[in-house]
Amino acid sequence: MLPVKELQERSDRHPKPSDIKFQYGTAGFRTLGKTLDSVLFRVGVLAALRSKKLDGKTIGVMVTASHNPEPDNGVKLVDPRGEMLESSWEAHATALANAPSSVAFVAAVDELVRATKIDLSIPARVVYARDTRPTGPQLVTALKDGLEAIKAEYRDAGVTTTPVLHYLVRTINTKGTKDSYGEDTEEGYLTKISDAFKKLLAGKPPSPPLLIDCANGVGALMAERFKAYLGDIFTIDVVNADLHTPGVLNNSCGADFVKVNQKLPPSITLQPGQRACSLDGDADRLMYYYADEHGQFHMLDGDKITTLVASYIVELVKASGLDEQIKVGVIQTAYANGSSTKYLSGRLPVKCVPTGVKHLHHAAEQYDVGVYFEANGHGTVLFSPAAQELISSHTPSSALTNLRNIIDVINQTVGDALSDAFLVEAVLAHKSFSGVEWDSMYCDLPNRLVKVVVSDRNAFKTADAERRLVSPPGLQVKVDELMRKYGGGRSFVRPSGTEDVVRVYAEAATRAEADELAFRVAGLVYDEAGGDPSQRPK
Ligand code: G16
Repeated sequence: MLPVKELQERSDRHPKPSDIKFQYGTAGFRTLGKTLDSVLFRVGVLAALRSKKLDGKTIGVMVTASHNPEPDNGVKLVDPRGEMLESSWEAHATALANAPSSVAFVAAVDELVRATKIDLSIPARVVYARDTRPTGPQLVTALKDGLEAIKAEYRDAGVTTTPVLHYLVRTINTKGTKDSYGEDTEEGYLTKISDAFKKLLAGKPPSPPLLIDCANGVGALMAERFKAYLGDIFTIDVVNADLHTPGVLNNSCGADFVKVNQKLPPSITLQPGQRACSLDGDADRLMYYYADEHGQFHMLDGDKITTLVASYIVELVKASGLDEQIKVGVIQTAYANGSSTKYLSGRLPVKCVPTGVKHLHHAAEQYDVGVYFEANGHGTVLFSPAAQELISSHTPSSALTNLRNIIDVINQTVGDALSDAFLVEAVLAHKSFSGVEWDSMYCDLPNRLVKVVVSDRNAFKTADAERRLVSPPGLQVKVDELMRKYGGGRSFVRPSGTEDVVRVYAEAATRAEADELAFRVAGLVYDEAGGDPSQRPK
């Protein structure tokens, strides 16, 4: 039986703001943190129902707004194997979040229980964590109220990164089984990844210290903790690790800043030849870069990471004699640089899917080894159970040992900036590559990303893995006309699922053309949708 009275009374303490329509988007609910109290309460209830539906498996709840500005916050649910919430439940999340009153909320819960045939007698288990945002503690209080209202068992994983929370969900649910993924603690996470990394670096010439820009977010805590586990095998220099000054999170630093502005955070200076990387606010995205011999900045984004990592895994699979049994594939989105797609397509199967790790992750599961990194640096590598079984049972060789350690250094549950950085460093060490050699695998087409503030981003609808607009009607034809004016130019328009904006991407043969195409398409979007005049793209 549903504890109707309890649910209703507690829900009354978390009223839904009448003027906001919440939406479970690219990465859960995400908007101004101070408006999310009711959403967190209801997500607590929803997470418990999801757990009951899945026979009491532990569900994860992460309170974060990742790359967004500090006043934003958000919440996303994590399914039992550490993957994003099954998409059919996103609509349930949106429905519960938008019930106008506590009575309507309880009715919506009742409806969900009936529609999805949930056995309420099954216990519910939830693990949650939050990042360092100032609205986090209060939102976690609302979440706990929801969990208690429906009598769920819960575990507080504290202030930690999104990838650690995903790791915990998977390890809790596989504990003591043949699929065990490691110890279900932060120490277990740190040990598993650092041990594999140290084995991969053993016998290699020492790598230079790696400067890590932590976006003044929770990644700084984890990067600091890794130091003790790495010993003197590898040195990390943590910068932008200010977790106390208001307003500094993701501000002029971090992976999104670097990717969008295509320049160094102003707080960082690189010596010629030095490489470094930036995380985002919850440490699930990674952006690399280096200074060349003239001190010039060069970005090594998610596409470059894909190319480096996929090529190395293909080499190892071949050297292990498993290339007939293990096929490696790559997943990209429309944001992938055209040059990367061209380079990879000549060598491997490449698939394009809509933006959002959830889409890439599911597509990657279709391969024996699926490598996915969004251009923004969010990604990981998945090894199918059959591929892992083959790798662990095949005749040992040095290539195979490397492959096994590569599997352990990777957090297969979700994009993990720190684990990905160790993966990159291991591959660079094995290939004896500097940033220059890595970068020279292919040459990026100049590109530009522009945000357009419009009155209603939901008026923009896309098809063909977001590469074409189907609404507003007629706009795609105008974009096509513009594209034709720039030989080899490509542009697309899509609504963001994490910010209240429409995004425009363009790439072309020259920097000037890419900028011009992006801003002209952004102008079209603005004119079509009637954006905020102060924000008209220039
Ligand atoms: C989230 C998603 C990513 C996505 C990004 C931007 O990242 O997890 O998969 O690429 O948002 O999405 P959109 O363009 O729809 O705003 P994060 O790092 O913010 O969680």
